[in-house]
Amino acid sequence: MSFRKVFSLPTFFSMVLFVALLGNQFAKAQNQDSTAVSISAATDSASTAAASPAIPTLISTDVDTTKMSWNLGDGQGNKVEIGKAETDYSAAYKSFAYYSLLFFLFCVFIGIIGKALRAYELTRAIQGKTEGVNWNRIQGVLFAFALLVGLYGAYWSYTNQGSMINHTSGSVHGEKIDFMFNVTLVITTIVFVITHILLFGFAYKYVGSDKRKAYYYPHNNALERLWTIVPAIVLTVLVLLGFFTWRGITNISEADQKKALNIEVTGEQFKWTVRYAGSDNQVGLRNYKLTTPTNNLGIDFRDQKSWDDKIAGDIVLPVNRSVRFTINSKDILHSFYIPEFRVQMNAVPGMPTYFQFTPKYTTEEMREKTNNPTYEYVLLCAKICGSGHYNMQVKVKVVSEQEYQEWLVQQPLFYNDDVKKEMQAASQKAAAETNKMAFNTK
Ligand SMILES: [Cu+2]
Repeated sequence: MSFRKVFSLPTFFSMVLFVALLGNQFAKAQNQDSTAVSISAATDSASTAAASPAIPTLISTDVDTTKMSWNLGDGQGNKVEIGKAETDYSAAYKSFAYYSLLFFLFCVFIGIIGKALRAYELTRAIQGKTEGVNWNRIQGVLFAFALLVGLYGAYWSYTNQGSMINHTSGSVHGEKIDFMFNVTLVITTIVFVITHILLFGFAYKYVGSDKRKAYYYPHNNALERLWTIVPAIVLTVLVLLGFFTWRGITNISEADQKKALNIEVTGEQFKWTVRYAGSDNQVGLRNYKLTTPTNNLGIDFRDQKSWDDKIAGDIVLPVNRSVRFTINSKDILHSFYIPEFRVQMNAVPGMPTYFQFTPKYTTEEMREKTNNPTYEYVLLCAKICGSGHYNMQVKVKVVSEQEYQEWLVQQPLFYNDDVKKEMQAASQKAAAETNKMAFNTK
């Protein structure tokens, strides 16, 4: 068999992919900071590329908002500057150039080996020796090697990164979600190991040989039944488990909805505004047409339910009490995401969505559980909604009922003096206009 056949395009690309992945893992391992693993999904290359001292960790709520990309002027009529981010991307560019060069070198290396082998085969042919390199054998060994490396890689990622998925859930329903994930993970891991041993093991053992002939085995009904029915049953179990878990979390009776503490959050580029319902536990009506600089949620203050609504910088929740979030968006899709509560729900403009859950551990208890004295729950946005997306963070504090009540009393009302003045001015203007009309019609 010639070199060209062995180094066909698919083989070549799979090897390139393998090396690229290996390089990537290596780079990640080098950049990994064991102290910043609270949110595993967020530790991507961005954190290492843009690691400036001003942003301590990705989940920090102390991000300096003056460094946000939207700088809306100084309020004195000066020019509005857009997109003035101060992030330094040079590290990212360098790393990209480095890996591009590495990839190029690898291609050259493969090319040189190929040419050398071709020269070897041609020399043997000139010498009259018909037996060249046994490529089948080499391919078989490569398959066995790929199996061992692949299984070790899976083992490595489970043991090294597995702890990232193992965080204690901070909510009651979170435990059901974790159970579902664990069941799925165990089943898929077993299937993954068995199928890969069979796949690569067979390719190694029954590698092409002149000494034996392949056994002709076109069909077997029992086998067909087995590999149709078993996966069907397993998948049905997984799907139903997911369906009932999700239903149990989201299908809440009206009585339970009424019992819950009502909080409204509104996403916009790039912040969350939190509104507590106040003593009546009902947030007042809203209408986007009423939006003004003093009333940026467009709250309809003619609705008296809104008079006790409170603005909150952080979200503070009483432990072991059901809370119901009404989730809105003012502009585009955002996503209400508190990973440690296993809560995620899209924020859709024009269509409120809901998520009701019960926090199980206070922030203090979580600090003890995670052995991290600075631990915080954080509300994030899980939709890449624009340049300031990363900054859509609100600290969530879970405290005792008493601490919650004490905190709530101190929060300011939406229905403040500025709003009252604005409403008064509007009603005076309206009254003047009706007077004018009445006068004109006389
Ligand atoms: Cu967002």
